[in-house]
Amino acid sequence: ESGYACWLDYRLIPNEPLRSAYRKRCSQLVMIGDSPLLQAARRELNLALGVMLGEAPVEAEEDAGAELSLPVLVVGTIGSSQLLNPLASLYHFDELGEEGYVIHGSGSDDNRIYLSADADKGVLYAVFHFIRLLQTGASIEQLAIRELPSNGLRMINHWDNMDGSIERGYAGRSIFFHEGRFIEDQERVRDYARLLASGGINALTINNVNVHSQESKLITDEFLPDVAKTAAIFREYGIRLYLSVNYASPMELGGLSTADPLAPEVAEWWHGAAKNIYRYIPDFGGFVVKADSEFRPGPFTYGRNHADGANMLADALAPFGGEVIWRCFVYNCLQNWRDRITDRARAAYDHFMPLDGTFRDNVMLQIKNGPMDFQVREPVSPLFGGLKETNQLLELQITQEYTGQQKHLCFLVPQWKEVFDFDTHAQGEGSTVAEVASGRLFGRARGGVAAVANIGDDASWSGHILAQANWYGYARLAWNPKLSAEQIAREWIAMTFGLDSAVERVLLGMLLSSYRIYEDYTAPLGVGWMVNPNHHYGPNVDGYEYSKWGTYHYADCHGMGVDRTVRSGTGYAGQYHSPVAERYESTALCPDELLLFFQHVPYTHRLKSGKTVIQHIYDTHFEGAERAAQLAEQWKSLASLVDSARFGQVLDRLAHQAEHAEEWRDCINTYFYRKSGIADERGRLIY
Ligand code: BDP
Repeated sequence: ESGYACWLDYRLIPNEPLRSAYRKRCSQLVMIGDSPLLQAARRELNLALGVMLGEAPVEAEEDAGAELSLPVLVVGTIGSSQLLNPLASLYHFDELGEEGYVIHGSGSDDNRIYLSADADKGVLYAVFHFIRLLQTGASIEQLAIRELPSNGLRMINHWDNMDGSIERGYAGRSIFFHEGRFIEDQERVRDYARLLASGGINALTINNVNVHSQESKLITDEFLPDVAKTAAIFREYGIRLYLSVNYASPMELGGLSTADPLAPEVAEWWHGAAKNIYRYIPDFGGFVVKADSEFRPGPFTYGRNHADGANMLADALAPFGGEVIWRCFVYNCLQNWRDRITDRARAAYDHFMPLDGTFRDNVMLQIKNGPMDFQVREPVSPLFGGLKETNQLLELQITQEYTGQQKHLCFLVPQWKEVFDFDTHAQGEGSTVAEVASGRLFGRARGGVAAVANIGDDASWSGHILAQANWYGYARLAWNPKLSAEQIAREWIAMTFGLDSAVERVLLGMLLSSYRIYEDYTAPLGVGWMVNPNHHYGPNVDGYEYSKWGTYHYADCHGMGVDRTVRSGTGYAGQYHSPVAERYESTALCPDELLLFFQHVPYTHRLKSGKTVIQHIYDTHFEGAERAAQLAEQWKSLASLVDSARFGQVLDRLAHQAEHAEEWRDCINTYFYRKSGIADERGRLIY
């Protein structure tokens, strides 16, 4: 009961009538084909049905004749067997692509349930979907499900280092690396691949975007045999492996004197490196690159721009079908806090907008959801909707760097939903980030979403067992951003903890309220950054205020917030399309939750809620801490309904959260009380 099985925690379905209804429809299995992907599908189906229904289905041959009149599950690609012919007239299989699938069955006619697709990978996804139906107690009497992923690329980025540490990891050590080498026993990696595939993840990087010298060598003969072994495991589950590379590899590994993207010897070096990688891994995905960012090398050193850098790598990979994923997290991290002209929020747009349309077709720009860095609340990056002729990937952070480090409960799906649903107005109303990132809005051939992993070798993978919901939720949203946070939470709860209605009610409430609660007791109104420098855990209002990182709140005795307006501030608000730009430009129109991101206002400024800024700070911090304490109480009500190991693990974390939320409350309230000299209207204790 460590939580290791996550949401694939198959258990005997306790509800007898439900179980026998399922068993009736799944007593026989005809599985057509045996490619590695289909073998994975078959293993999973047998395992899941065997455990949940108490007995695995009888595997029948395709031509079993009369026996097939019994209820039977038919699994395979369309065209692989005549048994699947009835589907051909009902669905357009040629529209399903490599990943789409169909689940069909009508209780009446032929007693069959079909899990089918145009390609093997789609069949694997159909199988996981079907298992999910059983785990969530859905009816399988009438099934007519057709699914296609919204995003082509659905990626997870690991920030793992080869010494086994994980940058911003809060759940143990790397599952891939130990002391500079690959971990030999890859059982855990296989389980990981299964979990990812069950949510539809199809791409992965295993090493940190900050590529240090040991990791640079992943693209050399020294480590490619190991990379290839790892890639093979993920391939069985339809997941393509990519690597983060060091932009200066030609110098570091190749002994060249330059990494200038326009130098022919540099291009040649990369071409050779790419060719060699594909000898080991024929379906290698490509490179992820963090360049000219936080001390990483890049084309700026040579007076070149990021299109020069990305395109050179793209040309090296193109002959082999590889891609370059180039990160837009580029800003000056050595700026002068006394100089209010520069604004870190502007940086990505300022660097990349002028390059729109100049990137190769096999380049994707990976853009963090907000312009700063994964704060609990940020506006959406204006590059979404800004860039029109460039492939894009939305980058999210599952690992809770700024959102409680998996010690606090913070279900991030509601935050991500807001990002996906945000209307950029780039092509008028309805130009949502979901439409942009997928590539649909501007007719781009590539697009999707990537997110930083939150797992490690912790017994439960994620440190906080409830943080598994973020991992699961990310995968589900990457597949379909239209799913609601509530639906995702319900699925995850049922799959992880079973179908008890009290567990569902309590956990649903906890998950769905947790993001707001966390926001309430931390930095107010979108201003961000009130954390301890470096490790980013716990309150420190001025921790980054007089630093070089470009992350300020500008609080003084009169007021606070960053003036990012065009009229009197950094001009950042002008990077959006109308009417978004006008909304952020205006103190009156700016949404409360982002007010201090865009505006510098007096503490007595009245929010749309009717409260003054200072009173809002007091109220949200008192209430946030109180509600954090209630989370622990709510969980306690499940003591007899959740196994003791998982119950205890979560309770410890919630108890810590409650205490830590008080520390947050007191630091922030006291700080602003002393700055402003304005007392709490309700006379609560502020030190
Ligand atoms: C920040 C992290 C840092 C990462 C960086 C990045 O603090 O560790 O290297 O983002 O995304 O959030 O490159």
